[in-house]
Amino acid sequence: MEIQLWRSILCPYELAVKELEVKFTHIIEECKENDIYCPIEQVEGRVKSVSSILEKMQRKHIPMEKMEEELEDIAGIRIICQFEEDIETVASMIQKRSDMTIKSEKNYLKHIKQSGYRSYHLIIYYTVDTINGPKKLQAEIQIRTMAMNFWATIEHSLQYKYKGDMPEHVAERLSNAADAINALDHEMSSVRNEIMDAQNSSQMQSNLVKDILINIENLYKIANKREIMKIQDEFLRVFRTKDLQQLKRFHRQLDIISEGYRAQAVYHHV
Ligand code: 0O2
Repeated sequence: MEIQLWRSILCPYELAVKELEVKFTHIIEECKENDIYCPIEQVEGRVKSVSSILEKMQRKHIPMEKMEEELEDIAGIRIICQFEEDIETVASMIQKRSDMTIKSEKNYLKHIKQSGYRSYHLIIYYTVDTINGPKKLQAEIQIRTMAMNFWATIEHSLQYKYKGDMPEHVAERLSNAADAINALDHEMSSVRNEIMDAQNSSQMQSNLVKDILINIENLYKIANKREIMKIQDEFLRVFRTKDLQQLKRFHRQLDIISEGYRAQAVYHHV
């Protein structure tokens, strides 16, 4: 195949990778905007190099005319998560999307590879619009934790160095490192619950404060000013304690006071 032909074949894959990177990165931005925990930490993408395509086709005896059909990872996206639990969340996000369809999955978390490799792979169908019209192509999405990614990157370099003939002592060290990475992921998962708790509490505090301030502002229009000053001082005192339970109690009491004023207003009106 001529070099120019390679370029035109790979061009839609370049577009797919760019679009997918934007879409997954936007999820991170959307989560930040909405103050919620994001299961995606980082997104990377690449189009397989021509030499890597040729090597894989030779290894798998794939004829040229079957390249796009049988090489499922010409376009590749890697989604890095902080915690192992996030992988499933990301996979179900992908499943629900209307702009990509899942063709198949490989779960190397449940079925760890001989090498020690752990990751979750999805092959998707994705359509890009080119100057020749829409083109439906395949892309591989690898979802893994930061720790899994660290291991896979090192192992991949060593595979390249030893060209499939890795000395036993190196393979054994990598296998030990894979066990350590597995243990690290589990250890970090136990911290995850604490992080989620902290994030929920901070979200709850922010919502309570917002609510309280709206209430105080509304009361300011109808209640005695001196009473409002007292309520405001009490709010600042409770807020400074950093005690969520006290803030909740104050919020409830303020609700009752506001209700009373509303009832009073209706009573006077009648
Ligand atoms: P690249 O672009 O260099 O990453 P295979 O027959 O195993 O080569 P297959 O059948 O297409 O590949 O699917 P599989 O097993 O899901 O592997 C696809 C990709 O997963 C590989 O791409 C690697 O990126 C990654 N992978 C799979 N197994 C291992 C492993 O043991 N170690 C590491 N580091 N990565 C792995 P390629 O083809 O290697 O290309």
